[in-house]
Amino acid sequence: YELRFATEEYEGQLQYEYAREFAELLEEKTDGRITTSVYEFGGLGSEVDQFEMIQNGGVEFAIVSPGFTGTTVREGQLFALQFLFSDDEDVNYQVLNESEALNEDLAAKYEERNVKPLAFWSEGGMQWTGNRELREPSDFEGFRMRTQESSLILRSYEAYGADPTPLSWAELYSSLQLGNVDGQENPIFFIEDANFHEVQDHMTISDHNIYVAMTTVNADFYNDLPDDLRQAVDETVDEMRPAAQEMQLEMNEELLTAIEEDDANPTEIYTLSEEERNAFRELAIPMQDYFRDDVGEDGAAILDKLLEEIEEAEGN
Ligand code: 6CS
Repeated sequence: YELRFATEEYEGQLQYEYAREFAELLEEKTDGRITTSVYEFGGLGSEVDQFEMIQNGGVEFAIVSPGFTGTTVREGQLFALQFLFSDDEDVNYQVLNESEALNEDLAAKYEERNVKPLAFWSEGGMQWTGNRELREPSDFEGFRMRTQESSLILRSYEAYGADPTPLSWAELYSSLQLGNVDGQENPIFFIEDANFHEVQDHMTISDHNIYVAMTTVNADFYNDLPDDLRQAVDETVDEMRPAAQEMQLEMNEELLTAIEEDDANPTEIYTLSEEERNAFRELAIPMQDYFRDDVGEDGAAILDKLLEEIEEAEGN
């Protein structure tokens, strides 16, 4: 088997490094019966194009950000709900790995589209950058916020008073530089590695969400694999769980320091207080009801189950 693995990031960035390690492990486990070529972002089109490729088998594996699947698998938009997950990284790690709501119920929604999510993992806490300081909801008034392509993400920023625009990240640096958009959200490692801090004066440590990525496989391909090879894929996925978490924590920490120490591109970094975060939380929580109404019964049931699972994990 010679397989293709699409990622939405470049070499050195998390998704690509994850996929590279995944490919090596899988080759080892199958004694070379499976070899996998990993693709950086760009060569295969936009994030939305890549989601189409994994659906129709143009690639066998892909890392997919749910924010780009909102028009196809509407339930996947639940990852756009801010202040949904825990503030405790260990709790989130456990929930993403063990949640039935995600790994069974939401996964089934993707499987209807011939995409099987094998793992949900965090690329880190999401932070805001802007050409002005973002401390309270009123700072978002008229703010042209770049988002991924999901109506719920747009709605969530409209609730803060912002004027959101969906864009591929391929166009993000130049859009920030030209002032076509005022700001964006991403984990710290990505802000640094994509050099967004060069064209943004402010970064707010808001941790208003976590950036969840999905490791996916084309479902037909996966189901047709011989049992021993399917098992090798499953084992590889499981071994990558702690590896991805470790990589994520390390990269986000290291690259925060890199932003702080980049004297050529000074960035004002502000960490929201709990009280300041609560002002955003108050506007974000009603989005859960919007999600329930908009996405429908199955989505509502997935969200409710996930909320219970998070609460239970936090109690442990
Ligand atoms: O902001 C984005 O759209 C990009 N952010 C990350 C962390 N990975 C890929 C994605 O397309």
